[in-house]
Amino acid sequence: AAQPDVDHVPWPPELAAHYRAAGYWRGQTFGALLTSVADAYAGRTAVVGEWEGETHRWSYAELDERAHRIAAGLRALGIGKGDRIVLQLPNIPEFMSIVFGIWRAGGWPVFALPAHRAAELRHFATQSEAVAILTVQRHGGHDYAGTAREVAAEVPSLRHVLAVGTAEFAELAATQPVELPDPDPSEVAFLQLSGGTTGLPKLIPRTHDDYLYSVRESARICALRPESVYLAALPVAHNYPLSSPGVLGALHAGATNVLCPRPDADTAFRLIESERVTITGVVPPLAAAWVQAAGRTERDLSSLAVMLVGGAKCGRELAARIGPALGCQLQQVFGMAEGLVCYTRLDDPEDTVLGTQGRPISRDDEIRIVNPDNPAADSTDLVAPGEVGALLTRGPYTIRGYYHAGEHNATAFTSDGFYRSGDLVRRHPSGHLEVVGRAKEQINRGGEKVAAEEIENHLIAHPGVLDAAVVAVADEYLGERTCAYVVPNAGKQPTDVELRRFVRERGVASYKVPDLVQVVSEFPVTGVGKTSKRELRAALTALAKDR
Ligand code: J2J
Repeated sequence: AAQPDVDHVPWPPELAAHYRAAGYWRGQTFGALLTSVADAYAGRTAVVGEWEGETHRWSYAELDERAHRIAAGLRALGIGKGDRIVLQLPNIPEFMSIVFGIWRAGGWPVFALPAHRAAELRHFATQSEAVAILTVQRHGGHDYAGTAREVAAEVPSLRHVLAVGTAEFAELAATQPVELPDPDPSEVAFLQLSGGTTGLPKLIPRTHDDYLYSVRESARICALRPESVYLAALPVAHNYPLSSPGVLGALHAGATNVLCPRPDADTAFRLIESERVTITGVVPPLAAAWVQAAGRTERDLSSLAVMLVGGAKCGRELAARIGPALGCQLQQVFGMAEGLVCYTRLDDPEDTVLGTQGRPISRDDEIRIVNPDNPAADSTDLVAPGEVGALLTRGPYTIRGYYHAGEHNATAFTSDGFYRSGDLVRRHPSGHLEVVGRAKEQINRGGEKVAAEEIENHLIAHPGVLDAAVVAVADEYLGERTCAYVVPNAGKQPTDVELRRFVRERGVASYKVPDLVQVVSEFPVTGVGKTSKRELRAALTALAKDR
């Protein structure tokens, strides 16, 4: 059934009342959280990070002050209540002050990643009707401010391009703090990005109430304390390093956040040693690279107590090597920006930690494992206990609908409000979930999600391409890579180099550019005449075996 086209689909009132009564939703905003943490831990170090070759170290009092000034500066520009701001920042200290500054101004960050390019920014800005893009100038060889200005020229709602490092931003960040009204904690706080399965990624509206609950519980489950030091190794705007337990979990605990500028082992190990990092979170390929590097490093990694691994499946073999190699405890995490996050617990038996992706945060996370062969299976079409099925979930921090996506919501959610995660899982008697596969049109490239249809649409825009189908191909390092099958237009024979360059020049993140291109004369079809991706994947497997 079609759903209303709204900012955020509310939870049913009786459930919302239950979530409040149970103490999950506490009516606190992120701005108020920072105020209370800064009161309790004023002199403790909140953020350590590098910017323009220098290390910066801010106490909680200083972070608090900076966030107040940025909020006032945004207000002075006329940016305030409910305004969307596309935020595209690398892992720099200002990420923290800016996000809290936007929250205090009443605005909603739209969390773009540094890898995104013009096509994606244009979509986020258009979809959210953003008033500003806030980014850096040049960084890592890319002209972020230039791309932002290019996008701003095309999207009518965009009134400002602000870039950290400019005199204009320095002035904004020096504005005299003003008293500002606290936003409604039950309202949307920000828009997160979905990994996506359709043409363009959907925006995920998260409220202060629901997100803070997941952050608070994540901090508890990962045993964060004021003495903890969290290393944000992944791009910090992503839901995982942001909240599982992430920089927000660490902030909630009054702990120190170290923003890692690059995730390579050399950089991370240097910071683990110098900042005495106690906890971090990575994706499986990175865990594998660190495990390897640990064998030959001179760095002292002894402070590291916990390493989370998630975002993509961490196989048992890799899982078993992490603890011994890095001298820490492994914690598996299986989460999604739409909500549900599962962790193995620090006191779980070893077999559970190595062989499952954890159990949900909340006793009110509802899990249904349903018929995997029926994409429309509802929450009553259950598989037998212990069998593999498609994961549906709803709960106190899982969205009920994407931002302004009434039509898509009708299929992405069941009629009784369960989110169709598209993941194939098995539930162990302990309640832990084991992720065994995926039933969605998405490639998980070492934790970076690629929606098949998004890339197919870019490929089809090429004059030499009649049809395109993007599938996953197994990869030793990344777990999966992308393979684009292409049927050429009559008389044309585009090369793989040309097609890859074409996709890149359309302005997409480089992780979405097809790793492999296979030109074929036609696609295998299913019984109903649809392209059979199952057969395309099987053909790739056969190809790999022949080599
Ligand atoms: C297998 N697949 C996994 C895992 C995520 C914490 C951790 C990760 C994310 C994340 C997150 C997986 N094993 N351990 O938001 O808060 C795949 C699933 C899932 C999708 C969600 C967090 N951990 N996945 O990865 O929104 O397919 O969030 O549905 O980017 O990643 O992707 P995303």
